[in-house]
Amino acid sequence: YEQPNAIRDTYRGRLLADKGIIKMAGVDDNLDRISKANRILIVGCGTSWHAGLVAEYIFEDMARIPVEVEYASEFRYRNPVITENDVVIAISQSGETADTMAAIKLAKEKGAFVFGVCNVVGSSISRETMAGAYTHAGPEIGVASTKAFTTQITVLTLMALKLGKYKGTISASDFRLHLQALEAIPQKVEKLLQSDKVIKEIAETYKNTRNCIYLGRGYNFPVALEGALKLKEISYIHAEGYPAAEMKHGPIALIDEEMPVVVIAVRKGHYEKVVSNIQEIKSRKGKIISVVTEGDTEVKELADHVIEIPETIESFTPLLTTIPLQLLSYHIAVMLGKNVDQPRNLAKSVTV
Ligand code: F1P
Repeated sequence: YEQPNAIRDTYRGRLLADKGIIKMAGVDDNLDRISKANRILIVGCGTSWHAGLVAEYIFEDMARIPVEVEYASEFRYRNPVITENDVVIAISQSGETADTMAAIKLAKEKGAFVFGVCNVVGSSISRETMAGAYTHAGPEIGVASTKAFTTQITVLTLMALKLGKYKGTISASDFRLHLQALEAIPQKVEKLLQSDKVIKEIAETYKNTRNCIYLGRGYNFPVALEGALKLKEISYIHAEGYPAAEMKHGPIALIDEEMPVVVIAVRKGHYEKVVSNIQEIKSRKGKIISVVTEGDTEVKELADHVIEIPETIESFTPLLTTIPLQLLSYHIAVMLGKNVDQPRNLAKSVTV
């Protein structure tokens, strides 16, 4: 519920949409170096890694810089090929995650320019990185990241737009269109939070499930992963997220009348393809919970339940589609009597 303000606070002072300007000291001071990167390598853990996956789409679309995203927890133990022409972006809510810290140290040793996206001012990661940008989300009270995710995406979007403008890979009109669309997001989040009643009813129906599948395409593939992670983290229900097109390569074998499948099917990108994925699930009697764009009719006819989100441009849909999935996990966890702020076995910052 704090996300409208958290997103607003994250772009406030940086995004001057009426003037067509984005001000970000950490990026401005290093604009040439970042924009000339051979590639951007993004590292993070858990939810922060998912934000990195969304950023991969954003950076490649807007700034046309090749991006790779890797779990910091794996990267740190490899012998990765990194050069001085690489820019490494480390994402961390707490700024204290040991795996991410180790990844930063390794990238620095190899000569890369290392940029941090953190929520906590003065945290170890913000001190260890060579430049950075804060998310201004305010403290995450719970262990599972929620507003950290949407604000990380906001920061990375501002950064990608800025680089795209500098490099000329995004047209002036598209640039302005994106700035205006970003400014409209907090209000749209406020509106979609009103769907809470519908989400609570869906939670009531599926609270006793043992498994759940999440599917999404393009910008919403990482959202499928994040939705599944939230359910695992706070409800202890086994959930897996996949790119929607990957379903036919294995997970489809799991689908029967006992399996709820959450499908992000916004009317953007590859909408028709997602509709055909939904038909495949339906023909195998899976239960379909779909996140759709308001006014949708096609998916509504097929799905067992729909949650509507307001319309926005494709690259900003994750800022909206993620929130109903957070709420779904929250309601299920509360109904099962779990402590949503302090899930078992999980630490706020994993420092070992
Ligand atoms: C990474 C993370 C969180 C998760 C949990 C454990 O933390 O995996 O995404 O929700 O809190 O740690 P951070 O590096 O983003 O602080």
